[in-house]
Amino acid sequence: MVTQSRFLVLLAGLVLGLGTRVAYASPAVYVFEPVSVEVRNGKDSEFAVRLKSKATGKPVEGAVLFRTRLDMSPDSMGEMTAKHTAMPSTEPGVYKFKADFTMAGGWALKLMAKVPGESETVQGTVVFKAK
Ligand SMILES: [Cu+2]
Repeated sequence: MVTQSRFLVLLAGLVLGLGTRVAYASPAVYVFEPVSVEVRNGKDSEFAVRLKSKATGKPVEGAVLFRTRLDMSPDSMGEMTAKHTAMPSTEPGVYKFKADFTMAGGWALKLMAKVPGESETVQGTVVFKAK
């Protein structure tokens, strides 16, 4: 009986250890957030997202945002997309864009990113409000 419970404790420890390692390598340790939620509704409207490490709170530099989609899914118009392009940024961990917003309301920027030192793709969704 004692042996069995020891074995279970050992097993639990292994599972926990494994879980921690998986969580550490997971893209869930990063977060994208809007630099400013409100954006100007219209052409050539600039907006930006900040990529941070959840563990340290520090900005993450050098990420490659290789796929982005800007749509009105927050307002149940997921098929309504806006043309957007990446812009140069000088602030660490901040990734800038400009877009042609065509409607006031909620817009979601959906991102896929490659982060230095992270083998898995990091995904994020950042919601903006066009006014
Ligand atoms: Cu719309």
